Amino acid sequence: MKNNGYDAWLRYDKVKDDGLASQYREWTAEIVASEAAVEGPVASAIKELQLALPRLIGQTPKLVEEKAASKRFLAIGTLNSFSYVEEAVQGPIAALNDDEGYLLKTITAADCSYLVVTGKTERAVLYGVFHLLRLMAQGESIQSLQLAEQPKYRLRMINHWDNMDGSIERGYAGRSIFYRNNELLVDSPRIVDYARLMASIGINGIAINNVNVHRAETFLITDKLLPQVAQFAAIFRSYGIKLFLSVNYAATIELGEVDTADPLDPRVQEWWKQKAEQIYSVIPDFGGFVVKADSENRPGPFTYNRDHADGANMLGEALKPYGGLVLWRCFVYDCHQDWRDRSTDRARAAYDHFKPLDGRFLDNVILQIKNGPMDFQVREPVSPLFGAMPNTNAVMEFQITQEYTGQQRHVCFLIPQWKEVLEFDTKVKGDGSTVKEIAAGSIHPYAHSGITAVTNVGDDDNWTGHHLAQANLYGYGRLLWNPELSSEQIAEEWVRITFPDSDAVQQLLVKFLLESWSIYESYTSPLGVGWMVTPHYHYGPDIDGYEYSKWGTYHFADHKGIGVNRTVASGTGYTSQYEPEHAARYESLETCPDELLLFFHHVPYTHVLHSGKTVIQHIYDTHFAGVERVEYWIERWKELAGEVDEQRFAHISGRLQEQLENSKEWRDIVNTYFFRKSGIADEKGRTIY
Ligand code: GCV
Repeated sequence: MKNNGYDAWLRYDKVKDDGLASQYREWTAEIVASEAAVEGPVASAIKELQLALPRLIGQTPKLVEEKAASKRFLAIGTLNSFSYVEEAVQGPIAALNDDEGYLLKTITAADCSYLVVTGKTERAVLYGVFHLLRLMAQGESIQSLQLAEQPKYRLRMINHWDNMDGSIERGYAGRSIFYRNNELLVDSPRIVDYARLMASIGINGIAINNVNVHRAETFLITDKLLPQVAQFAAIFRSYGIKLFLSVNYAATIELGEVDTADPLDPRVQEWWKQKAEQIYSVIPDFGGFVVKADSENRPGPFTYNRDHADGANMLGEALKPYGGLVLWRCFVYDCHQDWRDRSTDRARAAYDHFKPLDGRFLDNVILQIKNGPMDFQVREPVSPLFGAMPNTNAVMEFQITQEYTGQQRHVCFLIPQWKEVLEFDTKVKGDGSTVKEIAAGSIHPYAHSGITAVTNVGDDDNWTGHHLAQANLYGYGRLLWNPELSSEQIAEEWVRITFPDSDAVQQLLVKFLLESWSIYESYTSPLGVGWMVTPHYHYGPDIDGYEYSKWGTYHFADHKGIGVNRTVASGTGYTSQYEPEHAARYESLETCPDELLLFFHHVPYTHVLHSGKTVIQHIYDTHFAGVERVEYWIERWKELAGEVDEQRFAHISGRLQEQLENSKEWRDIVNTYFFRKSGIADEKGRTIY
């Protein structure tokens, strides 16, 4: 068994319980498969069983014809495909009306017993098989299964920010798995393993390149590179995943083919129509385009005095005949704006740009909205744009890669953060209008909706840099399938599969994961203020450093106080973008939650929080406490030497040590800065450097 992390949650360690192992052997000795296909998701499911079962139970399954099956076997195939499946599906089963829902059921008949894995599509069967294997990896009985599941979200996507030279924007786990020196790594075995990992957690769409699309000679939509992109798409297809591409909005100009990118110019429209035709001729199930326009120096329709609906619809028209989608990002703001001008507030930008356009977008255009109004900070309020456009499709965008949350050097399990976002009740259509339901398309009748996220994967052996960062990737997929799972359930499931050898290790790691976001927050950014990071890298403390704060800090700290006044009464007016109940809650100092206080208000350091502490004392206390917690973690982890393989033990020990050093730096720099600014001493008399 390799312990470098490459197998991630598909390790398939040997089942230790003899009773369970023989139960699994009995049910899986023979496989009857309806689709005898050599490619496609059912074929992939069979391959996965052939790989997993020898490892789990030391037995290679035999593929047998329906008629030749013995008394007990595993039957896998799509609905109505063969008699065993028909018998299993008695009565209405809601999950089976869904293209991706599946049924796992054990049937005991007079002459034989069998375990059926079925669904409406091959993709659903593949998901069912991964579920079965997950049960075995966790040591669950499969003796009398009756389990039907379907995903909550239709689009369950991943975005890569991989560049053609092999670098990854905000990547912390090595180089790209797709590209090296402007070549596509079409023969890399990693692509198949990556597709397996993603399918096993239910991902059904992957955009394989950075939203910042530079350098025309490396555009993936060119005659030269499309055939190779099609090879990636074919691998994904056999795992039920559609391939998407990020495109440069001004590709017409960049490629020297039309001298404008004006979306209303017929030459531009025609160029994209032909491009779409060409793409679909080689990738018939191509998912569509992801577009970052008019943001951070990327081109867009504003150049031509057109708006985002004009821009997105032009691409939507081109993809429409083929069922393709346009994921148009709402991360649109002017990074060059003078931040001291209080009439401009970056937090307002997405809502201000897009809300007036509601109803103008085509049905195959989807707005991709970051979870917060700023940019994946440790703590932000939920974006007020999400749910505010009842007549425009939307997906929520999360960030799995830990750009502002410790860059996979620190443990920061993000499932609790995402769950908070999903549970937020926007009130856009009264009580119960949660982000969770809006993203599912059940509040507004969206034609397309779901969730996407920027991935944390690179070519490091373990895919994610930190072994524990795999939990974010795994948890992301599981949460999209079923957002009712708790953070604890997801963490427990992941550790049971990934560290199956020791209960003590499992318990401690679950604890680490569940505490980690709050610990990271405590020694970095207090009370929702954010942005106090090294310019460009965004790792480690630099209180005034963030690159776009050159016209003034993002935290507005002076000798009297700190925080951004976003009230209607005297600030930027951002609070008004929320429904009245939230607007009032955030507007008032009395009701604004502590953890977001400095996001919404500028207050004196002596302001007393709901916790009873002053702001300055809160800053000191949390920064000391966060570091102490990491020290405590390290002591606890040391006790587990010998309980986990050396390779992973050493790796995690090393990363924890690094986290400790960096957390001390955060503590000292933040505390010193605010001590000097405020002149107020720590009431506990601790040393502040
Ligand atoms: C891909 C932030 C990141 C950028 C990223 C951008 C985006 O600003 O720092 O690296 O660019 O978000 O989401 O487009």
